[in-house]
Amino acid sequence: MEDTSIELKNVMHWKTEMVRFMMAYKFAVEEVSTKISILQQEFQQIHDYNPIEHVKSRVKSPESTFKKVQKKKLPLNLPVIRENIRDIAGIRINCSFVSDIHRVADMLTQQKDITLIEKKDYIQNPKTNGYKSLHLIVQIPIFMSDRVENVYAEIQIRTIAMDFWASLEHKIYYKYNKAIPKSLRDDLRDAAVTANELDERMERIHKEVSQLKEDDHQNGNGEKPIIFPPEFLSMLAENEDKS
Ligand code: 0O2
Repeated sequence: MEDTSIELKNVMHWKTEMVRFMMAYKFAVEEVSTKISILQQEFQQIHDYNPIEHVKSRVKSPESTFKKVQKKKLPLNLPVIRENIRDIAGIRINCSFVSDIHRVADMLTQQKDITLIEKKDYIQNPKTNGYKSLHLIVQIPIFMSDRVENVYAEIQIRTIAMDFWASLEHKIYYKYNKAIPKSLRDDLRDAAVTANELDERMERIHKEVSQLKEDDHQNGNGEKPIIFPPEFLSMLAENEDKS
């Protein structure tokens, strides 16, 4: 008779390994998302402009991970997958303007616990289909109960226009099962040019508005300071005394 207890033990062991494997990516996404949320809140409250518009994150599904393992002809082995599939934890940041993209990337990669492993700049060097985005592969330490795991994560940073284009292109790519008709490919490339023109135009307007604000500030015509009524100030002082 087969020893089912050994088999069950193996299954349980494998299950625990899988849960640990996936959990690390969930924590990595949460950690990077918290860092981005701190930057967003700081910008919102201290500065009068926030370069981060939206943030999306996901842990790659086991199905997509498996497809990538097959595409890369890797063996089905967790340490190999951990080392070679570096976008299981994925965070996408949408910025308002192209000039914000590298600024946000620097703010993240200069943080002590983030190690930049690889940078792919598809903004400087767009793909032939028109795809633009800045990709960072980073490693982030995750502190578990019994060990520290350095987990890879992919951070994609792009403008709203770049994201609009990429999302549509991604959908079409999958809908046509990877063989997009030439006319559609040409249309998409044109749309990428239009998205790029919009980005450049928005950036120019943004710079002009910033310059106007700066000039106003220099000429003393900036935003008027808020004058609090004396009753309000004494109420604040009273509350401070009590605490
Ligand atoms: P998904 O479903 O978005 O996760 P890699 O395969 O990641 O080891 P690769 O392909 O050289 O190596 O990495 P790259 O160029 O950094 O691209 C990784 C991700 O960028 C892709 O992940 C897409 O999300 C996005 N991307 C890259 N090129 C394109 C493109 O031409 N169009 C669009 N829409 N997105 C792109 P996945 O796993 O392919 O897909």
